[in-house]
Amino acid sequence: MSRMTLASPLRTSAAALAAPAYVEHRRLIEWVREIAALTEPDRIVWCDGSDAEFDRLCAEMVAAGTLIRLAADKRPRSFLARSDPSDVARMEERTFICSESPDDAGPTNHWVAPAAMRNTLEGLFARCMRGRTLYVVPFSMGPLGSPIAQIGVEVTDSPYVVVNMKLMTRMGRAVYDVLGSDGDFIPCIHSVGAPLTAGARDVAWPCNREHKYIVHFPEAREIWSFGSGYGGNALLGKKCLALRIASVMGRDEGWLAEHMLILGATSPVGEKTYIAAAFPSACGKTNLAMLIPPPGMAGWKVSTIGEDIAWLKPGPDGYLHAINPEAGYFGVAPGTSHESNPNAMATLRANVIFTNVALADDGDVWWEGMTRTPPAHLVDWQGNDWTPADGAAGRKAAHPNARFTVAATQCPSFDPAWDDPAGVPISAFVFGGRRADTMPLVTEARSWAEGVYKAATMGSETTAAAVGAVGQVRRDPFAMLPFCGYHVGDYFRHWLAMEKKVAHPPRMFTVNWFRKDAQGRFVWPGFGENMRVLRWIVERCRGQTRARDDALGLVPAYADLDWKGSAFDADAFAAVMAHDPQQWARELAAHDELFAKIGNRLPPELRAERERLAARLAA
Ligand code: TSX
Ligand code: MN
Repeated sequence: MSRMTLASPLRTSAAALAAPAYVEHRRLIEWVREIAALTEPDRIVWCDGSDAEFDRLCAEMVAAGTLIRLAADKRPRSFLARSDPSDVARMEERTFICSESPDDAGPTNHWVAPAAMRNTLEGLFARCMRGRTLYVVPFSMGPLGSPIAQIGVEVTDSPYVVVNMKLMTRMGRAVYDVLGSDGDFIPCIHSVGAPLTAGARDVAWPCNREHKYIVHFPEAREIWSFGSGYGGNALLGKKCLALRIASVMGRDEGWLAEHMLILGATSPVGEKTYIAAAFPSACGKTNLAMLIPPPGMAGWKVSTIGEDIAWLKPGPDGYLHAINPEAGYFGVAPGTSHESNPNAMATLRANVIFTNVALADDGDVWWEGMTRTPPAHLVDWQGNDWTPADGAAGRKAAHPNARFTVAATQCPSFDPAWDDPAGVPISAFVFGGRRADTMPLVTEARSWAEGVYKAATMGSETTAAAVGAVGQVRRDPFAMLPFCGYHVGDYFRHWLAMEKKVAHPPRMFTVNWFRKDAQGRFVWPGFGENMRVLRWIVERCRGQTRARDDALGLVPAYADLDWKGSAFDADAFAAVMAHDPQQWARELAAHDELFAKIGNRLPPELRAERERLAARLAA
């Protein structure tokens, strides 16, 4: 497992090292001992995942100033954390894929040779937990014991990470029953990288402002993270394990780990269809996963399996079966409102950890977009007074990447099959991006390869929340650009090969909720109205509706969509379905640029799809 050992004797006392009797896994105990020898924590706590443990850690963090308890009458059993201003988001430029060969990381990842990186990490982690507690956090990504699930164990010196992992994963003692005495687990080592010298006062959000590393060893299936306590940098089950490491496992074992929501769409006669959908950030994945259909579509219902990650394996029935490896939501708060997502707002009524939102005078939280008018006074995410005048001057009360952490079971649209170890059979893949032009409201791929091409060439416009110039189209293949743990050309090849692994491959669709008119106004109403598009997708999967062959794929006519209760007319529909030759010339050039970057590992099938598309557009 870990190749790092120190010659020095253990500084952490034998009593502090003792594992509870229910931990019978010798290799795990030995690994924790090795990490403790390297990092020299004062104490080791083997987490059992109980509510009592959660409450105790939260109380300790309130006493330490890491958490602020919110008003019991406004947000029962909820807390606010304010991070260090240097530690507010995932750090892609500090994220590394350390495969033996740089070619296996590919052109979209940062690569460092494993031996060199292990050397660097050994220096960083040596004695880095002095004065702190090492928590051992066992977790299952996916239903406990599911054939699609994986076990991880995160050792961390951050109690904030422990309580977030309790909400985000199936965490605690039951994991050891699955693991037994020699089951496989993915070791995840995390430190905030801020040792405490004896007698020194801790800060509310310890982290390392100089050194941050989020490191993956895909061959060893090991994760090391140093210097950050925030989100995907620190909750290692999420992006690191469930996407980067799991994508490699999926490649090797014939399954898929994807940046996708999973929803169930139930028709008025009770037919249920499961859809998995990939969108880059800032496209409203959580909103779609929790969608409430418009009043005109009485009897239609959406239920939520997941809103960020899907693991998909061929099932015995010939369908791809999906699980949500997570058990909670670590969602972006700004923009979430009773208008944009009533189910999310209901989910957040109690038992929530908020990070970097604003604190209101009544002990509740607030963020931009939560209400139309902000409260007259707030304390912003950095602890400073804030008034609407500051907002008018462009100073945000909540950080744009402020988050909520909450258990998925609190969502009113929560699907009971969420915990089914067999997963749910997927009928459709949907791929979407934020595009003011070029991309129509909806298309269906004529073939699996055409769908893979569309997903591989996906792009999305950057928003204020992201880095780079606003409105620029960034290519984000399968919405996996920051999350694929291996060569993106091999990833496309794996996707192409998956078609043959199931008798009933899902149909593939593209959507774009973000078309704008010449005046820069959104044409499509979006949100609940997206159910009209989902209904067409569902009925295509069931052979219940028709489509027309168009240059960009199979498309609906205006009359093929359900417009009950809608004022959206045929002209507006034509506008959101239109494709412009000049825009598509630019789009194809952007695809060529992406493919050039991917180089000779690009599957030839995708070049062939590009030529077919160009020919159809020219015809
Ligand atoms: O989440 C969104 N979805 C998917 C919902 C199921 N958003 C928010 C994106 C930021 C995360 C959307 N924004 C969607 C959408 O479908 N569409 C839009 C664009 C839009 C914004 C506002 C209006 C219409 C479209 N209308 C009014 O404000 C009245
Ligand atoms: Mn995500």
